[in-house]
Amino acid sequence: MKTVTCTAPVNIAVIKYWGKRDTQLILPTNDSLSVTLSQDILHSKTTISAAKEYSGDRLWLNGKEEDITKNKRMHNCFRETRAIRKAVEDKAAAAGQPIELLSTYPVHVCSENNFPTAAGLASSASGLAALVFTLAKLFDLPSDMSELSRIARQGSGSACRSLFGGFVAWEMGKEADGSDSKAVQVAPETHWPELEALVCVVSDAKKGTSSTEGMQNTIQTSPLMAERLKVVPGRMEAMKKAILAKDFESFGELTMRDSNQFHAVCLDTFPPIFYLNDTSRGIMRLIHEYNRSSPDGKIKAAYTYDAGPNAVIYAPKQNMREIIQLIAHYFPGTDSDYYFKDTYGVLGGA
Ligand code: 2P0
Repeated sequence: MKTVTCTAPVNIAVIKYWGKRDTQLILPTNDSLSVTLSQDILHSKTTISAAKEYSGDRLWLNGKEEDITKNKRMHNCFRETRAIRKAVEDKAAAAGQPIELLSTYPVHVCSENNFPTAAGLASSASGLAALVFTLAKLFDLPSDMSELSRIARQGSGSACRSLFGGFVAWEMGKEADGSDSKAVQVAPETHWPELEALVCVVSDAKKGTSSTEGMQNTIQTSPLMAERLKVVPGRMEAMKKAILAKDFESFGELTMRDSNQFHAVCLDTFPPIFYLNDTSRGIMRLIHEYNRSSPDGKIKAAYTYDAGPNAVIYAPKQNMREIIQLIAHYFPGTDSDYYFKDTYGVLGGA
């Protein structure tokens, strides 16, 4: 029997992934780019044990056992990691070296998020990244993160980006088998320490439309989506340049524009998908007012929203105090929590 525990961070996209060209292999219709957050407050923690004596693979999510038999995405991650382990075992056996046949053992997976699951806070990203990273450690797989990102991608698209810290691009790739659809690090977590992220939990309710279902409805029904796919490649290049130059003005404007366009294609989906609520829109207005008040006319903060109403605000460190005060003043609420965080995120454990 062998047991391993690891944690994985959440990532928040500044150029959004929305739409698949292959739903089985989870191949996207555009490149995306995200910032990996610190694990201090938001993370998934996964423990996996493999034992000969277990009767089958089992999963406990946030303390409750889930039916794993129909979870195809998890099976993809098991299958891919076991296949690599099996090749290592076969090689060792051929060389006459002793090795535990872990690839043949059933596994028990226990995973928990320390934040609301499925409320648009990227829980599938950290959850599936933690699963694949923990399996890799359990099976002693070579730790090429881009290689592992191809496996995590088959668990949940956005999970591939959580395998790296800092600023991470998911290259959509061109191949039909997904071999070139992987995550790469644009800049490490140490690159831009002045940039911080504030996560505003507007609602911790489970979202109405899952990303998986919503994005394919968009692909099938939104004429605006074709326009978005023309715009994203230029934005990816501009965003990489902004990050490498630590140019917050460009980073912030691109981030807000991309979030707005993502929610525009959601509205253009038929029937429409609404992820934002009045509080989300109120926070957007507040950030624009705050930016308008800037003495030199420069952007001081940028919002972004995923498949839920919760806001993530990126800003240079020196503005964060003011932003928190403004949000606390205009949006007081007993059920709201405001997380003040940096952007240093890396995998942990094992
Ligand atoms: C993103 N989102 O880039 C975008 C922005 C939501 C809005 O990645 O079907 O949960 O598992 O591949 O990864 C959410 O999509 O979807 C997502 P699947 P996933 O972060």
